[in-house]
Amino acid sequence: MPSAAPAKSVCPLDCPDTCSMVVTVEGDRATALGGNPENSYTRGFLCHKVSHYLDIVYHKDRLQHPLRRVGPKGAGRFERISWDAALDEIAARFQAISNGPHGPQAILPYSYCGTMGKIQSQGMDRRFFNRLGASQLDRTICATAGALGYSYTIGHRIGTQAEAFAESRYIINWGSNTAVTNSHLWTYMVAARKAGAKLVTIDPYRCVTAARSDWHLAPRVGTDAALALGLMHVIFRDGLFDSDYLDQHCLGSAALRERVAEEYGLDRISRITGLPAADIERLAHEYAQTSPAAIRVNYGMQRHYGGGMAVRTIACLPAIVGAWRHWAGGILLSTSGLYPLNSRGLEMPHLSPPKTRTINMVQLAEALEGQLPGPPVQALYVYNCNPAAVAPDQQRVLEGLRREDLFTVVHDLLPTDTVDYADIVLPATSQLEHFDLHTSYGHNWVQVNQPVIPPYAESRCNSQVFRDLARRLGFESEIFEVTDQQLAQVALWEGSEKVPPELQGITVDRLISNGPQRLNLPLRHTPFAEGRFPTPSGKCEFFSQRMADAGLDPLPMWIPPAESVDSMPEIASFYPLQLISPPSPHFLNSTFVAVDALRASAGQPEVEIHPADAAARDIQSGQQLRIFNSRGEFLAQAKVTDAVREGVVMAPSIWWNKYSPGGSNVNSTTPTTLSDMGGGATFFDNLVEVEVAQSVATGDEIADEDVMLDQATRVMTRVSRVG
Ligand SMILES: Nc1nc2c(c(=O)[nH]1)N[C@H]1C(S)=C(S)[C@@H](COP(=O)(O)OP(=O)(O)OC[C@H]3O[C@@H](n4cnc5c(=O)[nH]c(N)nc54)[C@H](O)[C@@H]3O)O[C@H]1N2
Ligand SMILES: Nc1nc2c(c(=O)[nH]1)N[C@H]1C(S)=C(S)[C@@H](COP(=O)(O)OP(=O)(O)OC[C@H]3O[C@@H](n4cnc5c(=O)[nH]c(N)nc54)[C@H](O)[C@@H]3O)O[C@H]1N2
Ligand SMILES: [Mo]
Repeated sequence: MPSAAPAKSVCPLDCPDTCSMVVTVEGDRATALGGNPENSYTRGFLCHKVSHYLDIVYHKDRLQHPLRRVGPKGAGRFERISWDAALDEIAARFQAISNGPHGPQAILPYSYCGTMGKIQSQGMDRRFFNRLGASQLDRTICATAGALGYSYTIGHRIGTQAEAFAESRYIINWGSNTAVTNSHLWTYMVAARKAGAKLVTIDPYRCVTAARSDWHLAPRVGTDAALALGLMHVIFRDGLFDSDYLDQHCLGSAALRERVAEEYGLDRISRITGLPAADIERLAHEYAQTSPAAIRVNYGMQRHYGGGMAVRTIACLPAIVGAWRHWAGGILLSTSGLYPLNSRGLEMPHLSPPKTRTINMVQLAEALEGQLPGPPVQALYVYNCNPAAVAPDQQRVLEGLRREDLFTVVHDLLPTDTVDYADIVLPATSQLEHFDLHTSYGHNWVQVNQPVIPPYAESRCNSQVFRDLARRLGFESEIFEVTDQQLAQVALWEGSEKVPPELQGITVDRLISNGPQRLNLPLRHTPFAEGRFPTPSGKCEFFSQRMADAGLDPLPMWIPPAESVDSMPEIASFYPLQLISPPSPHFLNSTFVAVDALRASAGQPEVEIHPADAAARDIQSGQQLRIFNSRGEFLAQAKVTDAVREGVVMAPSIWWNKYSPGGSNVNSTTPTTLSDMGGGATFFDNLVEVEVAQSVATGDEIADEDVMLDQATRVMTRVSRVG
């Protein structure tokens, strides 16, 4: 029996847009899904990927019931078991480990943003692992370097409102493939362009956004801070700064001005970035003289050793030219700082015993190898995440997952690469089957997601599984026997006297009955028009005492990539190409790779290579290539194109290993080196070599290569120990 009106839902995926969705439900089955026109940000349309969300919900391989491993780890062979058997076994293993010599810190939760919903990703799960006394996980794989860098300068993750970009006159996409990774923001940029704005993209690769921009600048990889310092050099030199704004609202102007004048002259910047000095000058002049000017800085450009400092440096630019004075000026990294949720109430960090160790999720390989301080990892509980495909240094991660003495639980909707290594597999609900509360990191709406269909087969949502486990472990019922709606009420401060002004009047009941609601902010929110930055000094901090205290340079600077031709010439003699692996437009990280239609549009794993680099290796488009370094290798089809800079190769990601020729993806080559701040990932500081796969090498060549690889491995091992 068809429902009277389409049911309302929210896209749960890790994307700034957090779209409002409408779902048509017939009987117990969802039959159609689209964007909700009632949300003025979603404006009734969903991206190409999420339009296929029902293909996940009703996927032929959807996990239906709990499973226990019967084959070797990695083989993905399981037998069906009951929920009771699965939960009893997990509880018993956790109990035994907790009572054992290493205690509960030998248990490691491992999750990221398979869903962004507060309840299913940082609610009952956090309470459970805190109460258990498990190791803490530092969730650094995506955003922490830039978030910290941005906060050093601006004070918090707050910036230009997405809607405001429609009125900007000059827009820079800086390491941001906005047209693909943030498609609703992109529509505002397109509107601005129709009204005469100029769109500029700064990206070593001609991504979709760059191809659709008026001007594409392709600097060398990992040189963005240098470029920003070069722009400052010109802006100060040519008197194009806003001296009133600098005097009133900025800290450290004189020191910054002196540094860029002395250390970051145009010749040097041109050498570092590989951009002509005239282009740097022109960009500086246009940016400083066109008002309002807005920068979208995103995450791709942070996946380098100096990623935090790069964002911190770029974030100084709007204050220098006074762009914050205008609604449509400034810079946007994330809007997540706008939401003053009661996360302590939700997650209850006080339940975690003092001095519990924290493991950085980027270093899963090291954690499983037992190389990090503290107890060995004896149990791993994975949810909302697919580390066998997305984590760096994959071959070492997989070696760890194959450990016979490791007890691994994986909770997911589909049989991912990680599921193949589980001892116990648990089937998860989709977004259409559970309740959640959503904020966003691209806009400023709050939404509730109601289940619109019953759980698929025997699947259970994350919060329910943690409740089930808490009961078995005898944890306090007043903490764990709370419903998802009650958790959402806590997050929104309902019933508290401390409801922050932004959230006043926003309750779970109202969100359910009235639909999505904007935070209480002015419609044309212009956060720093009058300064008042949420930094310790209240100013935009070009000079940051907090950075000095953290052992960082307190002024903006350029930090070179950890792995590049210049920073590792020895290694570059074996692996001379810089590999970047940003997400494919057809996938959301590794989500959707199992959807046939989207895999068909993605084609197959590809690697884009510059004609000069291809010619030097006798490579033609369409050939299968082996891309390798001392960490590992993967196969991908060559696409010879000048869309990449010479010296750079680009492999769209993140394929599942099991759908990749050769059985491994790009992360077999990526490093676990941490970024300069925030312990972030450095996926794109990755030197590789490429060759045509399956070429028949002579015995001599093989021997030579062995010697070379052996040397390179030693150099790399040394470097990674030092780092
Ligand atoms: N379709 C789609 N959308 C997504 C995602 C997805 O997987 N698919 N993922 C979501 C997630 S989790 C995230 S974090 C965001 C990421 O959003 P973005 O940051 O926009 O995405 P990326 O494509 O990773 O990186 C953007 C661009 O940075 C470029 N880049 C790499 N190195 C450098 C550099 O050194 N300097 C500069 N200037 N540019 C560089 C890459 O070539 C790439 O085109 O997107 C979200 N949205
Ligand atoms: N080489 C390279 N590697 C990268 C990146 C890159 O650009 N290049 N990008 C990095 C970035 S930005 C990110 S954010 C990470 C993303 O890494 P992940 O957070 O692992 O993201 P996904 O690959 O989308 O995997 C999420 C998994 O969660 C599952 N899931 C969804 N909803 C639920 C639920 O309600 N319950 C449970 N239990 N499971 C659920 C999905 O089915 C999916 O298998 O990858 C990083 N890895
Ligand atoms: Mo991400």
